[in-house]
Amino acid sequence: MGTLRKDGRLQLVALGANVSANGEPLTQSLSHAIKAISDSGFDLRAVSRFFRTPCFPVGAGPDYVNAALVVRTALNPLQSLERLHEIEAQFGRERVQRWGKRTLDLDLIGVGDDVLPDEAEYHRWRALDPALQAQAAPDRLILPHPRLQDRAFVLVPLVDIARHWPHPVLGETLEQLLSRLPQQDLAEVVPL
Ligand code: PH2
Ligand code: MG
Ligand code: MG
Repeated sequence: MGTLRKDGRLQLVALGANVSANGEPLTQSLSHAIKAISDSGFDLRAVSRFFRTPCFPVGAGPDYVNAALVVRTALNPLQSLERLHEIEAQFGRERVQRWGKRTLDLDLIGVGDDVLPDEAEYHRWRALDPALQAQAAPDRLILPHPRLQDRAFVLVPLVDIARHWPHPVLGETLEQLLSRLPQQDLAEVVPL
């Protein structure tokens, strides 16, 4: 995905929403969120198409609109995450129920070849029993996002803009990871 610049690092951000904050269409909310991100210290390098995706887990809520960004910023990953959470709050996100309804969800997915907080902790979350995934949320930033390779709603938008990004632990590009998902998962992610 190109080399890291001295004046900032490339970071991958996933966006999602499945409930309108103020009655406007979800695509419009995401566009506003992208503008807010670019106004708060992130240089937008690439913006994916927007996709309609079925809620995961199935039946837990309305369909999402998902997208992804490549940004360049001098912020470190924790500062980025803090900034993204501030933007979520501005957009009315209430952190009540995990995986419930979301007016705006901004996730930091990867930062260069960083593995945070370390490989052992990454692997612990990566290997988490699927039955526990809905209950157990890490209380600190894990990078790359431990579920990245499992989720078409994250991978499809990212492949739009960063398909050659090499996953620093799994050793495959985003495009290769996407090719391992069931065809059915990919078919459900529909460009808008
Ligand atoms: N985000 C979630 C839970 N479920 N489903 C879809 N389709 N898209 C999401 O972004 C999403 C989800 C929690 O962050
Ligand atoms: Mg999320
Ligand atoms: Mg989130």
